[in-house]
Amino acid sequence: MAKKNRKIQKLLVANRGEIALRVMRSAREMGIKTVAVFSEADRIAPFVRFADEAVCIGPAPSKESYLVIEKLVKVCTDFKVDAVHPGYGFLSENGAFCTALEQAGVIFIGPTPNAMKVMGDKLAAKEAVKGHGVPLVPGTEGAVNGLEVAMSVAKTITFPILIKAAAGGGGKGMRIVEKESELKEGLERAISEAQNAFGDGSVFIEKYVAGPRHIEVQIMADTHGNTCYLFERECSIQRRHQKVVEEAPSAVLTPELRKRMGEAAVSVAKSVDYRGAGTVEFLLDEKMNFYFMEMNTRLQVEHPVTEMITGLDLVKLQIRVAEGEKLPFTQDELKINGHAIEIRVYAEDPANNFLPDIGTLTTYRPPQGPGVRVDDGFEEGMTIPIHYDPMIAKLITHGATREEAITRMERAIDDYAISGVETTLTFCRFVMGHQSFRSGAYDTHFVRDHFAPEMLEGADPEEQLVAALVAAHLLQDRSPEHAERPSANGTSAWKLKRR
Ligand code: MV4
Repeated sequence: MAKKNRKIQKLLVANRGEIALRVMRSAREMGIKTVAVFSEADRIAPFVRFADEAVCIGPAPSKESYLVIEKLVKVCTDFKVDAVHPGYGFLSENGAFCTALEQAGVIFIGPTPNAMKVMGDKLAAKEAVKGHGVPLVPGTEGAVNGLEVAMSVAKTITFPILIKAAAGGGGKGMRIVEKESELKEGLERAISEAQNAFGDGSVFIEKYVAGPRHIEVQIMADTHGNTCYLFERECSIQRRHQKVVEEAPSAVLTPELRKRMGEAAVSVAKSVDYRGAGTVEFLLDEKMNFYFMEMNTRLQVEHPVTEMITGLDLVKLQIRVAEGEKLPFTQDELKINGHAIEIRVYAEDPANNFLPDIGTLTTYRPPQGPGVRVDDGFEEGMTIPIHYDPMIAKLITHGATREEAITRMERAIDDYAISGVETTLTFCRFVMGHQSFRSGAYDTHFVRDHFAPEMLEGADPEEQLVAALVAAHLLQDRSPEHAERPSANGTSAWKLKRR
């Protein structure tokens, strides 16, 4: 990265949906022209309309559009683009993309290809942070192949253990082994699964941390040697490694622990000369011990909660740092203001094992009002494409206290009107009302331990409405005084219809 400052005049956003729009909004405020690339499935999407210029780069499947490096580089050249923001997913953690852009004289807004490569390999990441004072879960230093080494390590750290794929991450390629007699088969399977899934059979062993919390620290680094932590996000409410609710700050960190985790995150970043925005993921056990898990070298979906509590615009900071500017603050100047919660509104049916629900948004009215932010990429009448992630929107609330952020979220969820597809809104409403969430005493097993589909209020509005009407009709026939009675749980037909 050149030390000379280079002002970005025109930015290409190599992404779609809500994040493309969110990035372009910050660019516009900075006086930077924006270029959108879109697939045939996204022609009428709001992010395409928002951009100053937009180019179709191919058919709906990502492999023929958003993931084709040569097409994106060509758009950069054709449209005289200075920089590319990759958003999250797609090519955001692809070193080859980064290199191709640099060769074309285009700034990649993100870390170096080397930092991506090291952090993309879980074993290389652990190796890199070793000796930097970052706590690691007890386990093997490198890849394990033989049963003998595996057994000796497992006996030292004691069962249960977790076998992880080096090329995995985000929960992919993990296997718990409870006891000695299961190690041989567990290891063989883990290696063959890793080989099949990632083309790399390297695995390693860690002590299995039971009931952990997922706490991640946002960091931001410039190219002048300054790295700051922007505090933590707690993302323990997730399902099959897909986060559904995130909050900042965590309800359980003390200022002292926050500082130690923040400083550990900065050490992780410094171990790979990190630049830009990054997230260092930790597990926190019941005894409040924390362990480094992995580093995500991109802007994350849940970055808005950090923006709400710090008052910073992470995308603007990413752009400034990519231009070669210094961070406009020091660690001491950063303060946490209030509390923020984000929920992810997916087109999935929580009453039906979170099955993706494709369809058209026949009603779409997001909530508004004080302390409410909606990052979305859809409008009423649009169909949710089947080709991409089924996230419709992120709903973020901010309050002076955690309690205010929660009650505000409940209000905002109730004000969110979506029909045409089932969404995770009902599930998130359930989480907000749950005692374990309210008290802050929850971990990564929340969904497994506390959720069952029948707990959802109005799990199937259509069916409930029909049932209520039929019941009312029958009751009316028998005894007129029951005619106007609402359904058993007090939900009126009007309220059900609104959803
Ligand atoms: C673990 C663990 C317990 N012990 N490592 C899953 C995602 C990946 N980043 C790390 N993961 C885990 N690693 C040890 N040694 C439990 C998990 C884990 C988890 C972590 C964060 C959020 C949700 C999770 C759900 C299941 C397992």
